[in-house]
Amino acid sequence: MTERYTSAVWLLKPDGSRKKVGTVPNTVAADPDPAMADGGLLGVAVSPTWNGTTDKDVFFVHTVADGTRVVKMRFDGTSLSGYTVVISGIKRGGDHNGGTIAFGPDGYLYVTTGDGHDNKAAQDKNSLNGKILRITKSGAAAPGNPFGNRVYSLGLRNPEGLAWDSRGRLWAADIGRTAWDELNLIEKGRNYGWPTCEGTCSTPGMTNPKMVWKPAEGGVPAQVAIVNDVLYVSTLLGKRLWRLPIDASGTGIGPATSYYQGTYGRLRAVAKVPGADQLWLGSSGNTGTNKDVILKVTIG
Ligand SMILES: [Ca+2]
Repeated sequence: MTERYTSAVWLLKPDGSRKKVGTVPNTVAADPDPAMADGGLLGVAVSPTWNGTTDKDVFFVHTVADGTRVVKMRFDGTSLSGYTVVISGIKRGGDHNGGTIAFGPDGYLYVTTGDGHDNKAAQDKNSLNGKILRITKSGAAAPGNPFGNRVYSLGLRNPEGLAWDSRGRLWAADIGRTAWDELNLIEKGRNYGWPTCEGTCSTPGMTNPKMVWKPAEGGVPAQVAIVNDVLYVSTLLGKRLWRLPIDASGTGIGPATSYYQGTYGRLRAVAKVPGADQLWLGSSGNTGTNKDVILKVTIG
C-alpha cells in the first residue's frame, strides 16, 4: 500500500495489522507551484514472480521535482532498498498524473499516464503523456506494441484504473474534464478520444467509452478491480463503489449499481484479494475525524 504525501510503503498483513517497509526516495508531492501540485507516491506493482530472494522487484509510479517516473526497488520481505529509474520524462502537471501500474496477463507492465495538463500530448503517439504504456521490467517498449514505442493506447486524460477480465481484456477508467468520466475497454493502438472527445462522440478513429458518468452524479472514477467478470470502480467525487457486470457479449456493461455512497468519503484504491472473491478498498484524501481506511469486502 502506498501513501501519496508521505511516500511511505506499507505491508498489510492478513490480520489487518500493517508494517511500514520503507519510503520511495525523491518523491515530491504537493509542490507549492500550483502547476506542479498534487501527485506524490502513486501506484505499486509487485513482480508476478516475486519471491524475496531471486526476484525482489517492486515497481512504483511517483512524481518527482521535474516529472513523473516509473521506478523499481528491491523488497526482501522486510524492507525496501535500492532505487532504479525505469521511465523518466513523463510530464508532470497539476493533478493529471495517472499513476496506476499493473502487470498484465502477458507479464508486461502497464502504466497509466495523465496528460499533465498538456491535452495535445494525449494525441501524440510519441509522447508518454495521456496514455496507457506497455513496457518491460527495464522500461523498454514491450514486444508487439502498436507504434514500436512504449505506447499501447492513446487519447486519455487522467486514467487511474486498470484491470483485466477472465478473457484477458483490459478495462480502464478515465477522469474527464467537466462533462464526462469514462470506463473504456482498452485495445492495442486504439485512440480513446481526448481531447477531441470527452465521453461519447462520433469522430472517426476515436473509440467510445463503454460507460460514462457525469462527475457530479457518482463520477470521477479512480481504480478498477474485477471479480468474476464484474468490474468494481472506486470513485473520488462520487464517494461510492460502482458494481458494473460485464455483459454477455463480453464487450459491454450491464446494469450498474453502487455501494457505500458517502460512507467512507472519497474512494481510490480497489484491488482483488488473490484467491478470494474479496476486494481491498481504500479511502483517500479524507481529513478531520474521517481518517482514511482500508476495507476488506467479501463479494456476496
Ligand atoms: Ca474518451
